Amino acid sequence: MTAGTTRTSTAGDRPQPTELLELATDLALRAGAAVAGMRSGVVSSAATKSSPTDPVTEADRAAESAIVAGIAEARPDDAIVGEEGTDRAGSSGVVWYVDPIDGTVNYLYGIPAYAVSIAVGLGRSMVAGVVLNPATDELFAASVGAGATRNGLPISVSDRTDLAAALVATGFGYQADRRRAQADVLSALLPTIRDIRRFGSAALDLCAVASGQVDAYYEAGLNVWDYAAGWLIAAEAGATCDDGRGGPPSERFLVAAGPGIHHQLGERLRDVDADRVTD
Ligand code: LIP
Repeated sequence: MTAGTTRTSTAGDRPQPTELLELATDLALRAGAAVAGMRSGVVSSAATKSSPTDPVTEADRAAESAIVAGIAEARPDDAIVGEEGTDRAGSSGVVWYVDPIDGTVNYLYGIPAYAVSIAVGLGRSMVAGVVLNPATDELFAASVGAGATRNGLPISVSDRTDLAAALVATGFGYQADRRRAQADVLSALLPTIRDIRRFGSAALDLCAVASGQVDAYYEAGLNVWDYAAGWLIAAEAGATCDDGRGGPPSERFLVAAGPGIHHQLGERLRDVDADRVTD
C-alpha cells in the first residue's frame, strides 16, 4: 500500500492521526524498499555499538537519514528521535520515533524478520504507528482509536485465557550480565507456558501479538524506538500493554498480551522479578 503525498497540518493546528499515519506509511515504504535493496552490499561492513554483538550498518544510517529528511520536509516543527542518533527538537508537540531497521541481526543474517518502525506521538502518547517488514511485505499500521491492520485488513489479538497454553515471544539484550538474568527468567517461565518464540525484533514481536500470531510478548531494556509503533498497533488490536506493574510500557520493561492472559503473565513475571534485569 503506497500512500500519496498529503497536505500535513502546520505547527499551529493539531494534526490528524490519520494524516500522520499516511506520512509515516509513505516514509516506511520508501525506507523499506531501500534497505531491502542495500542488504547484499552492507552486511560485510557492519559496525557495532553497545557490544560486539550489537550491529549497525550503512543501511540503518541511510534509512534513518531518509526518513528524518522526509519528516522534516513535511513537518519541519516536529521533534524526531532515532536509533542511529537523531535527536531533533521541535515546537509542535509532535514527536517522531524512528527505528530504521529493528532486528538488525536478522537483517545481517538474511533472516526475513526485520522492520522499519515509525511511531508518532503527542509527547509519549502514541497516536500513529507503522511497522513494515520489507522481507515479507507485511505492513502493520494503526492510528489511535481506529484499530490496527496488516496490509490494510483488520487484525486482533488472540482470545487465549490459559497461560499454560500461551505462546509467548520475548527478546534479550546485548550485554552478557543482562542476558544471564534474562535466561534465569526464561527458565522459570518456560515450563509454565506452551512455548517461547524469539523473532529478534521487538516491533515485529508486538505486531505478532496484534495479529494473534503469538499470545503475548515481554522484554526488558528496549529503547522507545523499538516498541513505540508496535505498542500502539498491539493496543489498537486489543492487547493490554504495560510495564508489568500497571504503568505505561517503558524502556525498563514491557508486557503486551491479550486481555485473557495479561494478568496471569504479569503476575508470573513479577514473581521472578523479570523487570529487575535492567537494575
Ligand atoms: C532489537 C530488538 C529486540 C531485542 C534485540 C534488539 P535492534 O533491536 O528489537 O527485541 O531482543 O536484542 O535490541 O537492535 O535490532 O534495533
